[in-house]
Amino acid sequence: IKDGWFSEKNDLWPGQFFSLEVESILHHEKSKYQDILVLETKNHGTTLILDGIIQCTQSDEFAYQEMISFLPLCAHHDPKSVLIVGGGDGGVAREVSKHPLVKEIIQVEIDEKVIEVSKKYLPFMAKGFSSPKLKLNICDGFEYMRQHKSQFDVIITDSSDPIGPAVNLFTETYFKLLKDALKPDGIICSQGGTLWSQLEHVQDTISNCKKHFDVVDYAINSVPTYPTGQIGYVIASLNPNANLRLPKFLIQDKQAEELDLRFYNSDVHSAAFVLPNFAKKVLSW
Ligand code: AAT
Repeated sequence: IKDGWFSEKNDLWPGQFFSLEVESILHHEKSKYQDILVLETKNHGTTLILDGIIQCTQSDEFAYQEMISFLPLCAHHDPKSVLIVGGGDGGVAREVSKHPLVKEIIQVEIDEKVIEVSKKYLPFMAKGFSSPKLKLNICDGFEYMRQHKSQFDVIITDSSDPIGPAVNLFTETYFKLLKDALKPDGIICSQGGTLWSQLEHVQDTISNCKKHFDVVDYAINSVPTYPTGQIGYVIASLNPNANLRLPKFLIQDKQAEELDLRFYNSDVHSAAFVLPNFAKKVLSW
């Protein structure tokens, strides 16, 4: 933070950075795993920053949390049992618990401090933790995956970027563990970086995923406060005939309103997979 502005400088997006004007520092600590910073910002509300990288701002978090949750949930015919890896702010738990077919949610977050801080400063997200469907575990997602087989219909990896505690969550071994933890016809969805500054990382993640899944796809949407204003999702199915682009569970205007969805609907679902030419190539890796 310099002269009242927080700047998100990182080698993952060299030669550029995004800045937010800061109203006050609400919280700052170093946990066992990472540096945790919570800011009140001038026009993006309360903002959570881990190791110098923006995880969510109050103004646009819904765009990311709804997409990473509803893309895989609605692509599945019956997503009864869902695993969330990461997501310490509670936003994905909040979204997953809205889906009428979901019966049980297990969440595995490595850093209990992120949960504590989110409960205090981001209650609009952390309300996900009070879902009666949720069971929360504090441990490394990678280690958890090793011990759980054929258990989940959908696994959502709401992970930080591939530095610090999340490095393992983009590797080939991780995708193998995901595959083994799914039930037949299971679907995964992982935070998949940005096309504009991390194209190689996106390519690597997709090719790691392709080694273990027959059907792999990539969806994108805009999230203004993420690097380059855009984020993608690696989404894959064990069912060789799956078309992840066509939602099986339809959500149009009325139901979107009932579920308090501000971004996701069935048209947004299919449109998210339409990629510009330079980006389509990442899928042929
Ligand atoms: N909901 C949007 C915010 C995130 S949070 C990512 C979470 O992943 C953090 O709470 C972090 O503690 C957790 N995490 C990191 N590594 C692990 C791990 N190995 N096991 C379990 N949880 C982990 C995502 C922001 C995306 C930012 C894009 N630029």
